Parts: sequence; C-alpha cells; structure tokens
Amino acid sequence: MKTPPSALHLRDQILHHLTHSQGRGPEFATPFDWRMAVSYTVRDLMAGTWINAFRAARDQGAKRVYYLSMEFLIGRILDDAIINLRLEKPMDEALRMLGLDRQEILDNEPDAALGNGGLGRLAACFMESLSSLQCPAFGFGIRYEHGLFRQRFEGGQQVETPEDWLNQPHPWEFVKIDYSYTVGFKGHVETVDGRAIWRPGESVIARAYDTPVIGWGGNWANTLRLWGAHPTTLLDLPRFNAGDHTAAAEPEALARTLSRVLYPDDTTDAGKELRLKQEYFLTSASLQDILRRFLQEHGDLQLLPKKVAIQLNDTHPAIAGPELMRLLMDDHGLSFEVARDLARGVLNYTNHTLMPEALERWSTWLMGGVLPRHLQIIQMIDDDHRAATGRPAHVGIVQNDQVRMGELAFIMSGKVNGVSALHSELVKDTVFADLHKLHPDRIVNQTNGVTPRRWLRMSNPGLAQLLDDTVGEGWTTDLEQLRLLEPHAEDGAFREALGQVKRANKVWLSNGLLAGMGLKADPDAIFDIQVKRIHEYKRQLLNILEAIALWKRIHDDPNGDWTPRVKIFGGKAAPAYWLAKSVIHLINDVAATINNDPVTSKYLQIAYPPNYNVSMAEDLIPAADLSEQISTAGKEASGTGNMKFTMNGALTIGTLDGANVEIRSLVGPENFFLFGLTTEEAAAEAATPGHARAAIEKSEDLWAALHLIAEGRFGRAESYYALLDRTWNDDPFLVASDFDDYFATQRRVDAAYRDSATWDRMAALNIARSGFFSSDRTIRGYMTDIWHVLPVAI
Ligand code: 4GP
Repeated sequence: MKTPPSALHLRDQILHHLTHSQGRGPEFATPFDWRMAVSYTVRDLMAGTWINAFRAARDQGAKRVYYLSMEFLIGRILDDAIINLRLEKPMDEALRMLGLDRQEILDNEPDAALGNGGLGRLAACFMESLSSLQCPAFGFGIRYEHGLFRQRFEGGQQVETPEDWLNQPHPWEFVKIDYSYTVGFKGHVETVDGRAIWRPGESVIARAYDTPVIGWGGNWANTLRLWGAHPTTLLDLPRFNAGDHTAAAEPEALARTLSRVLYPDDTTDAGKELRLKQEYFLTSASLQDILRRFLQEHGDLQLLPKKVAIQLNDTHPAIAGPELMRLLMDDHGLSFEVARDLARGVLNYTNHTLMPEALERWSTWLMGGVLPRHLQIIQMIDDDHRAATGRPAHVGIVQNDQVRMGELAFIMSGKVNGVSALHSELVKDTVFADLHKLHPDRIVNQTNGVTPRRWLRMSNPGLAQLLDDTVGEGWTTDLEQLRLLEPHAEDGAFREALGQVKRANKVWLSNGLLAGMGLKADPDAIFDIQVKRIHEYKRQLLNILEAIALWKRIHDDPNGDWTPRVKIFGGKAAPAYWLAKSVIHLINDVAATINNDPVTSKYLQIAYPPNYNVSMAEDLIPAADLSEQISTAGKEASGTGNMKFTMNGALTIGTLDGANVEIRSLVGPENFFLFGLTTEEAAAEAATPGHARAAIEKSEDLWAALHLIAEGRFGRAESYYALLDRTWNDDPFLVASDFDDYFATQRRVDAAYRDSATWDRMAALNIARSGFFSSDRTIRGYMTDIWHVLPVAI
C-alpha cells in the first residue's frame, strides 16, 4: 500500500492543474474546471504505477490477459480512483482548503455509459479486480462517442437522445497515436503464389485511447484501451478544391460512424452492416495490437498460448477466431492446422444469455460482402470441425446461409463458460447441447461477481465505515471476511447501527427523489427497488401489476394495517423493443395515478427516475430494503445487481434463477423471499396451452389489475391493448402463472419488515454471507481454470 500524499500537496497540485491544464485562475474557475484539475491531480498519481506495472509484466515475461468487449460500463472514474488510491481523507481536506464542495465536483463528471447492462458492467468490475489482483491485463473496447442513449420520459413514454459524454475533454485518457492499425472491410480475395491475399475495398484507422485502471491500494494499474476510428485519408483535397466540400469529407464521415454509437439499430441492412463492422473493428485492432506486443516480447509464435489469453465477452468479438487465423496464415505464413491450434490455445468465450436474439447470426451474404476472406476461413473451420468430429448435419457454424457466431466462438475456444451455476448447466443442456456432447470438457462455470471497492466502499460509505469498525478493513480485498459479522447479527447495538446506516441512505435517496422528480418518499417505508434493463423476461410487468393489485386492496380497505412501501424502478428499453417500451409507459401511467391518490399514497408510491445508469445505481442500491430479482426461472443468466443489493444489506424477493440460486443457498433460505416456478416447472407451464388465461381466471387480484388497465384507469386503455393481449393469450414469461405466489410473498415481506429487529438481523446475515460474490473470486477462477495466468509482483 502506497503512502498517500498530504492534503497540502494535493491542494497545490489542483491549483497547478487549474492554471496549467485548464488555463483558469481560481476566481474564474467553474465546477468543470475544478473537476478537471482534481482529475488531473489524481491521474498524476496513477501514471507512474501504470507504467511500472506494464514494465514489470514485460520484464518478467508474464502471460497477459486480453478482455475483448463491445461494452465497458465504467460509469464515473474520479471517486473510484480516489478510493483505490486511498486519497479520501487528504482529498477531502484539500477540497475543504479550497472551499470546494466534494459532491459537486464528483457530480460534475459524466458517466462513461459505454455499455447496455450486465455484460458491460461485469467487464468494468473485472477490469478493477484484475488490477487489484495484479494480473497483467488489457481491456479492449470501442471509444463510442455517444455510448448508450440518454433516456427521457415524455407523457410517460421513453424518448432517446444521444449521450454526449465526449462533448468535453475526457481527463483520464492518454492517446497513443503510434498504436494505430488499419482495419479493412469489403473488397476481394486474390490468390498469389498459392497464398490468399485480401484486398479490402474500404479501410479505417483504429487509434488507441488508453485509460489506466487503478487497483486497490494503488499498487497496480492495467489498461483499458478503447479504439477510436479515424479516416485513412483526412480529406479528399482535390474534391474539396473542386468545391464538393461535403463529398470531400466522406472518408472522415465513414470512419466516425464506426465509433459513434453503441448498438446502432440493426433492424435495417445498413444497421446490420454497421454492427458487424464495429465488431470486426474492435477485434481486428485488438488482435493486431496483441500480436505486435507478443512478437516484440517473445518473438516465437509457437509461444502464443503460453503468453496470451484472450477472453471473448459474448459472441460480439467472435470473429476473433477467423481473424487471428487470417493474421497467422496470410501475414505470417503458418498452415491452417497450426494457426487453428494456436488460436484455440488462446481464445475463450463467455456466454451471457440464453435469449435467442443474443446469439448472433449474420447472413453469409453480409459476411461475404463485409469480410470476404473471413467467410472463406469460417468455411474451412467448419469443414475441418465436421471432419474431425463426424458431427450430425444440423450442428455447425454455417447453416441455412447464416453464420452462427455462438457456434463459431464455441468451436474456436479452449474454454467456454457460463456465468452462474444454473446458467452453465443450461448452456450445456440447451444452446450448446450438441457441441457439448462433442466437447464435454469445454464448458465450465464462473459465477459472476462485483467489485466491493465500488459497490460497497465507494457507493455506501456509511456501511463501509460500520464494517471497518466492526470487523476491520480486510473485507475490502477478501470479501469472505464479512463472515466475521455473523455473530454481530445477534447483537442489538450492531443491528441498531446497521438500521441507522440504511435509514441515512434512504433519507439521502428521498431527498434526491424530491429534488429530481418532486416525489416525497417516506424513508420509513419499505424501499422496494427493481433496476435493470427493461425486458419481458425480467418481468417489470409482474412488479407493476402487483402494485396495481395492492393499490386496489388498499383502496378497498383504506383503514387496514398496511405496510408503507415505495416501489422504485430504473432502466432503459432497447429503442426497437416496443413491448418493453409499453411496460415503461405503463409504470409511469400507474405511478401518476397512484402517487396522486390521497387515499392510498401514504401506503404506496412509485418512483421511476429516468436515465438509469451506474451513478444512479450507486445511489439506489445502498438505500434498498428489498431487491427485486423476479425473472422467469431459467432466463436470467446470472444477474450482478442481485449481488450488489445483497452486499448492501437488502433482502431479495426472487425466483430460483441465475445467481439467485447461489445467493439463496449462501445467505440461507430463511433470509430470502423465494417465490415462483422452477426452471423445469416454468418450461412445462409455458408449453401448456392456455396457461395464461387459466392463471388469470384463478387469480382475483391479477384479474382485477388487468381489468383496471383495460378500463383506462391508468391513462388511455388503447395504449395497453397489445400488452394486455400478450398477457392474456401468450405470456411466454409466465407473469400470470407466478402472480399469486409473488403477491403472497410480498405480503410476507410486509409482515417481516414490521419487525425491525428480525429484518435487520436478516440484512446483517445477507451482508455477512455475500463474500462469495466478489469479482476478485470470479477473476481468480478465470485465472486458474481458463487463462492459466499468475499475478505479477512489483
Ligand atoms: C447479462 C445477463 O442478462 C445477466 O444475467 C448477467 O449477469 C450479465 O450478462 C453478466 O454476465 N447479459 C447481457 C447481454 O448483458 O447483453 O446479453
């Protein structure tokens, strides 16, 4: 652990950067200037460590990990860096000396929203754990100018606008213009002297933008390298001079489009082509960079598997198999067999979902047009695999004129992993059942985790302090030490202190909700929170229907002994997913009615703050009493939000899905509110004709809730006909079948919450038993079982 600098030193450095980096005197400086000056001051404290870490890995000839991901949902960096460098105290003091408001500085930083959901936030947690564990690694991604869209509500409906985080200087990155690679597309393949040569028809330059990721204690930093796309020729000068100014800028426009947005709508052919190009852009630039470094450090290509481990985060970078083989065969002259074995020796693939829409498929027509040489290599890989395994005809990469990226990733990987115990078994039984039979040792499990530095120490300082005072600081790097709390769960004074921490977090959140959306939320009510992407399988619909049914019951008996509750939702729907958007609309419409009902509003309120992101999660999760993890069993691969809530002392209401299964078994079934069908039962139910209608007709509460919507009690009924129709007649995610059990379990939650000693005891045990869900444990698992890499001493 490094000795942190003094407050005086920090103050002087901040003033130095204000003058010399921002060009401002203190009396003219805006919050932005101050935030930049503070960020540069903190960055200065990471740069040396960062360079030393890289040097140590190189000098020791260490094996490196490369994490390829289309998403890195980093969020804000400043506070995280302050915490990991252990600068909290001197920095607070320095800011005080300068008369600055710490929170104002932190809130000035835009979220780096370079991701959509779980997969991207997992990648960010992994980057932090890799550095904290001193595992030499690079994260490779795309420097999206706009990241994920910003969400607003208009008339209760989601409206998307571009995120503009790069519309201002980004203080954390270092541009490495010498690390620039040409990435080609289209064109044709020629054979010269028996060797294939791809002559691309278009190309762009990928340039490295590096952000150091500092680990706990400031001993090690790895690199997050984001590729920005630049034109190969800056300007078509002859055309410009001929007066055709717009056409002259075409090369620039072409390149910029590539790194402009995350998830362009790919319902059109142009959108599909752009998405495939983005995936190839990331993959090709990263592999060229990996090979360059490897050849400089080790020379002999045969050593690749000993020195390089590449992780493919979902199928998005699955073109890595053919691309690496292309580089090895076409540029380095290796044979197909040697290139294939080397590629399989370094590549591994993580599957993050069983949802069919996520297992990417590209038409051979598109693949052949954009990446003609890769399509040839994919055919060779497929033929070779068929010959080697004698597999059945329906198994393989190219089927029905489509290239199946899941199969490609599987066949080209040494290991394939799922992200929770249940999910990994389902991967074996469902999406990759045939391939698993052929390669029974390939699929392994690595249950997800989250970094306790950001998700406890940083986002919940009150709880972190209580934990430090009670069991010492050791949990920060060894989360299993939270077990030491168990005996304290029986101690009334400790429970009291824990309850006070939670209440303070709820007051903070209430103030935020009041300021942000004018909602007065009672901090003594149950704070019941569901935050995640809006998706049918995650069943926000189940949650809002429960709210309607409860509202009706309160209305029918306004003098009843109700337990006050504030239901909080957060999340975005994919722009083209209209059913999910209809659920957003419904939640907002129901909220508008319920929150304005004088009879019920002291018992039930609904808040849906727009534009859920990492920073909002950091405010919401520490304030939660109840964590909603209510997906249809068998559909959520793991979840990581569920882990964050548990660690922060929320109790879970959930199904036996994803990592909920492991959470429940670790915290103890008596400390978890379980409901709903199991994976097997859900599959059987979904296959039963008329299941939805039958379930609705059995349930008085659900029947009433659906009728209230259909009668137009919450906004215009026509807005919800499609949603209602789907719920009555189809309901593939079994909202109706699980409704009554969910409703009854929520009433058990109400009763439990009234006994605060019991509730706080359960909360304490949830925290104490959450140690398994540290991403340090997950990364150690990858290091041992998949990457075979060791930490490096410095
Ligand atoms: C998510 C899964 O939905 C979630 O269960 C899991 O915890 C997370 O990946 C990390 O493994 N999947 C995605 C996606 O975010 O885009 O498929």
